[in-house]
Amino acid sequence: MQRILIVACLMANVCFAARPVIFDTDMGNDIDDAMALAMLHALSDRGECELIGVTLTNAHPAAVPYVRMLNRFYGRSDLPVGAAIKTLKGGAGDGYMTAALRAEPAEPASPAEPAPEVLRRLLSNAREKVVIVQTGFSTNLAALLYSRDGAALAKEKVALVVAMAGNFAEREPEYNVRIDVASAKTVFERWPTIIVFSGFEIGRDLPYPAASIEHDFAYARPHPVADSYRAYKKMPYDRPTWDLTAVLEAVRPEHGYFGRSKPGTVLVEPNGATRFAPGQGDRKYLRLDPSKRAEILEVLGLLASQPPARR
Ligand SMILES: [Ca+2]
Repeated sequence: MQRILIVACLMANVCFAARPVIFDTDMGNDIDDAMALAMLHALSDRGECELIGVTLTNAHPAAVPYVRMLNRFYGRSDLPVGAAIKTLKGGAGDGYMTAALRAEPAEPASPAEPAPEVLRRLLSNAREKVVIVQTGFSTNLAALLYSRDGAALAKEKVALVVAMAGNFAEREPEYNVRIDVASAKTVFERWPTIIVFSGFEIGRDLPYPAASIEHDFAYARPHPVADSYRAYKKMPYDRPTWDLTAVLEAVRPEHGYFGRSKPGTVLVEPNGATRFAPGQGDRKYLRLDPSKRAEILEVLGLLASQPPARR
């Protein structure tokens, strides 16, 4: 009997240990980053992960205040937020941030640390291996790799990276790669841990229903995520769930929502196209079974619209 109890406790510890997650995002360029961050707060509230920080690759001045505002809405105002280190051409948009900030009380402005420094500190202080969800450009992870002992730190403290990046269905350059090709090449070809890619085709084939924005976020008015969605494009529209799928795979890999390719390498071509070669290597990309679309969309909707537990 005692042995059963001990085994049960050990299993409980294994099952309920909340894996630390860092969200690395180009927040502001597309609406899916805001919804992906909402999901990470919901999954943290559920004890399925612990969001420990947000690092930015969009240098628009509204990006840091906007992320802080969302974190405050979800009851995590103390979460570290790292600012982008460079303004990338075509990658510093403000599709909804300033609009959403108008509806929320202003936060006293305080400067944010550079994102690679925040990344380094969070990894150094982490008690266990961290999952990084990268839903923007590869600028910050490349900067970490280039910094002193950065590669060793990544190898020691990162469990895996789940990146919304690349296109594994067609040879088209995908936005997150195209905007900072050099950094993507560095990270995808040299990063020392597993990288799982949610390619362009995954989110494209899972459009988020506009009806959910109208109905499921009505528990708060104003609601920063729903208001951002409305500000981004003329409603009603169904936006691809690119960054949301990366969060889902990062936190719930064992649920098997997606299939995974065989392992291999990912090469980045000068125009930003990604080329996967099966064989040696620890890169994989997600595959979508069309029969799972309804189930995955329901889960994404439930998590993105979950009311904050701490508010
Ligand atoms: Ca993004």
